[in-house]
Amino acid sequence: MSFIKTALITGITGQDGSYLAELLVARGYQVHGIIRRASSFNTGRIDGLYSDPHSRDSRPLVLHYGDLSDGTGLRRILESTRPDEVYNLAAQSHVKVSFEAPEYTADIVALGTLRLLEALRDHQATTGHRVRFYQAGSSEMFGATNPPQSESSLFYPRSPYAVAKVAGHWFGVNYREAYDMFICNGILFNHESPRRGETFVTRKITRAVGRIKHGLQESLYLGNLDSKRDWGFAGDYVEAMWLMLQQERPDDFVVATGAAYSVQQFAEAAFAAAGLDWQKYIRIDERYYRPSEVDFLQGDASKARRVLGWSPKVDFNGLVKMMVLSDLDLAHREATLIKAGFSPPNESAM
Ligand code: NAP
Ligand code: G4F
Repeated sequence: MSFIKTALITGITGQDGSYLAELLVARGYQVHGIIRRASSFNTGRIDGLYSDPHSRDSRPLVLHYGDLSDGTGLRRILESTRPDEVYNLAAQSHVKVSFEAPEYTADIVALGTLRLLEALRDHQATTGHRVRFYQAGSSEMFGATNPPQSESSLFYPRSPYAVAKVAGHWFGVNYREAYDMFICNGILFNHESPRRGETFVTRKITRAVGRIKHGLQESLYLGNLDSKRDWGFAGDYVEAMWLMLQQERPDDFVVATGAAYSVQQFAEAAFAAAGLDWQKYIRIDERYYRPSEVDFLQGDASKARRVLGWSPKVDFNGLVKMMVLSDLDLAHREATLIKAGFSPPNESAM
């Protein structure tokens, strides 16, 4: 099998990494992904793309062990894979956790990006190959800045995670200007899916809806219900990442739907989609409050529409329905296993 291009993805086992890998493989790329060594399997989201390493055919997906804390390993992977495009999606991506592990978060999110850029700078200098680089920036960087937020809005980060993402963003801008590297910063607003990690609020809610509906859970504990987010579908957002790297010139783009809803509105819609009244099940637990909150994110993605021709296909109601249906199905399977005598996995929600 021959491939049209080669891509390297950090964070391939995460929500976005899995959708992006599918998109690139479908477009004829060979995709190399960096995975962390873990004591249990962490490749569940990309199992559909897996092919036997012993097969004689060239494989569309090849995995390499690595970590953003290990610059030497990143260099070796770059040199051996010689990618045309690099997507840096790896991160300790949980905002609340970043208050508990700020140093680790900064090491992976800020310094990890720098390590990868340094490896890429040397690779470009020795091979002459101008590799295209996508940096996964976040609307969290806007933090306390009033909506709607666009590329020209001020960064005012409100968590160690967001501060580290601002550093990653500016490393990208600086390396683009200093070394003529092709680097695009995506500033993506919240994007969700049935593959979303279960400790982010949308998935925590839709998982609970499924489990409550099937009698596996009685209530759901949440923190701040008033914050507003601009929630889109991850499958739409990885297309914007790819589009950024197909342009003639590197640039930075906000990616968002333009519509914002509160956490409470998401919960109302999700419970209603399963025929349940949210007020009967939701309780507040202050442990989920953050030391400093981001109250209102609503993106202005007009530049992405104009330059990339990108627009979201899934709206808020479509997203809620997609996630609820998937988690109703998951809970149904869970309930069936329990009835058959198997014990459910032990989960703790952040
Ligand atoms: P995610 O599901 O949490 O995935 C994070 C990925 O990073 C996982 O593959 C994880 O590996 C990997 N990772 C974590 N620490 C690492 C390390 N030290 N070295 C190498 N890999 C490491 O995140 P996501 O939602 O897909 O988001 C992708 C990127 O976009 C992240 O950088 C995130 O901060 C950013 N972002 C996300 C959103 C959003 O709404 N989803 C919005 C804006 C920006 P394991 O599977 O082994 O844990
Ligand atoms: O779902 P969240 O944890 O997402 P958050 O903090 O907006 O961050 C996500 O989106 C960012 C893009 O803006 C990404 F960069 C980042 O990596 C991540 O993917 O929380 C959303 C809102 C917050 O205001 C939080 O306080 O929900 C509120 N919330 C209320 N109860 C809760 C809970 N959040 C979580 N995780 N768990 C709760 O029980």
